[in-house]
Amino acid sequence: MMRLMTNAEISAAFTMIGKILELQNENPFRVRAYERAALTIASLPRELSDIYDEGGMKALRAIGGIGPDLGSKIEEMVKTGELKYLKELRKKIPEGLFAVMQIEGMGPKKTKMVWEKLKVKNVADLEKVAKAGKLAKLPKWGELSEKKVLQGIETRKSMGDRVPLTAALPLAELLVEKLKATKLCGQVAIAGSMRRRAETIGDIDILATSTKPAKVMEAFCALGEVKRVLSKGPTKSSVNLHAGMQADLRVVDENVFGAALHYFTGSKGHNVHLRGMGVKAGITISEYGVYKGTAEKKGKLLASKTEEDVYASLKLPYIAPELREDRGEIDAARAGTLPKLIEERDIKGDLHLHTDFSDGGADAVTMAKAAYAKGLEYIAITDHGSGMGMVRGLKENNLAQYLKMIGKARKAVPSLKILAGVEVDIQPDGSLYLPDKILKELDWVVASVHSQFKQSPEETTARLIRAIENPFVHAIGHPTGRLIGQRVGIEFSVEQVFAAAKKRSVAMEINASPPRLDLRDIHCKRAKEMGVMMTMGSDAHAPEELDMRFGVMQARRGWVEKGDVMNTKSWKDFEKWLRAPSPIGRRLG
Ligand code: DGT
Ligand code: CA
Ligand code: CA
Ligand code: ZN
Repeated sequence: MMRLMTNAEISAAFTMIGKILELQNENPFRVRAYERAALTIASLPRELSDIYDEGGMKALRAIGGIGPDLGSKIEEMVKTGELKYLKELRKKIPEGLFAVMQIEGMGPKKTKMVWEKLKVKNVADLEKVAKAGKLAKLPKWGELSEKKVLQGIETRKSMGDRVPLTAALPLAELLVEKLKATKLCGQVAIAGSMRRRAETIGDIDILATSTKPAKVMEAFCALGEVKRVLSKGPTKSSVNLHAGMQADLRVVDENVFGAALHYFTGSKGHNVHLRGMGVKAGITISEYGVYKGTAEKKGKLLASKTEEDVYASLKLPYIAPELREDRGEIDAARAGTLPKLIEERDIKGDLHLHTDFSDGGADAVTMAKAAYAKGLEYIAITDHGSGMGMVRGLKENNLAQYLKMIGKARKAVPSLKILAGVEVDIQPDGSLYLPDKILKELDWVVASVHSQFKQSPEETTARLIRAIENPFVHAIGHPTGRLIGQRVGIEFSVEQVFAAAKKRSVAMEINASPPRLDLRDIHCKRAKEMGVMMTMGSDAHAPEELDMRFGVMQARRGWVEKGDVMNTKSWKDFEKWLRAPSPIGRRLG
């Protein structure tokens, strides 16, 4: 069958349906079903159209989360290349409202209200009515929410046209797979800021080697993901993708792949610094190779095949792409003090995840089974202990029920060690939502800020330090509270808070949830320099979110090594560490 829709497109269609249903106040479980299916499909190793060709509806239904309803929608898309249901849904909603819904302080309900009451159809409209003071006058709004929305719009603007890495990387990897499948290329690699795993990217850069560059250009521009061809040359093309990003492809000769990959990976700052070093050594570095002499008077070719060769020609060890930001990596390479960066497979436990005891979508047994299937040795179940309008979750009076649920998960998955934990709110004054007598019954306490993001930096610093000084707290969850491109988060003295954490042996979390990535790279680096312990948690609210891939990328950009992250320890060592006496009287129940 001719391929009418790719997995990326089908996944995008389901994401869109989820958003529209959310805007229409539809049943959250239906919304969630579409969101999950979108996630699952985006990471399928095979095209749905192929799966359907071979096994029909039955094969589609065998994919997790695909029931009869979603199955028949996929069937329609692979057979006809469109989905009538989505077309109908789209007609009801102005396109610009999706961006409105993403603004911090707006959610689906509020978006619906401003659309109906103030005729807001896009972010520009929203800004206008907010500046005119019209939001504040809506029922249940007030000036504070209006100010929050205006700040949200500013945050969104500051991101410009940049896209979060977490949204763009799966798509770029799909493009790479498709280019490889043409069999026209020797090597195909992602370059640019995406290869450096920057948290947002301007565009997707792909580098390939081939003896038939013109044919590669043809194939690239004809991909299903391509919406418009911006430029098409013999060795370089730029396209706009349906997903709203730009992608550049360059084809080079196999012999210069290393030099080109190095050049197009950047960063510009890293490359400029290296070229400067080269000049001093009488060497020229370009995308075609490293040469003796100057650009005008090129001498002998020193390196071009691999990136290792490029660095070796400058007497440097290989520098991982995530470090190439000119933040001291070249000096470290010269001194032989480059970090040995953490890897995904180093992570042995997940110390932050939720179940349907609070706001998660799956029960503890399901989450535990999924964590075990992912190869984890241990997890901490950390449902919310939160007063923030959260009815569910851990309260003063339901600890027994919570522990019973965890006990059930332990029985169901005996090979997985399960810590009874909590993610407890840090209240505006730095006290915690749950009393010590509850916290001391738990094995693992993450304390997080979920409210009052706008205190002064002095107040926030004091707030965090007070939480760190609680003797039962093990880690501070998503310490800055930022949401990439949506919320700036809280402001505090990183130096003072990290110093307090170091003193009390409290860990700073690297929250691996895609919208968060918090600590961010530079804060990871500072924490490491200051000798502050770190932990990593997925903050999963569903089994498919038990993933720390993006958290590890962020940590690597922050020079983090295996030993800096506590949950790289095997269960045996982690347990020993948890039981060991410490200034905070850490304990294991
Ligand atoms: P982005 O796309 O804004 O997230 O950032 P990059 O780093 O991917 O930048 P991009 O796409 O403009 O170029 C990819 C790489 O190519 C960049 O990291 C370094 C290299 N490059 C491109 N143009 C220049 C240039 O004018 N000078 C230097 N030194 N390098 C360049
Ligand atoms: Ca780029
Ligand atoms: Ca580019
Ligand atoms: Zn949280």
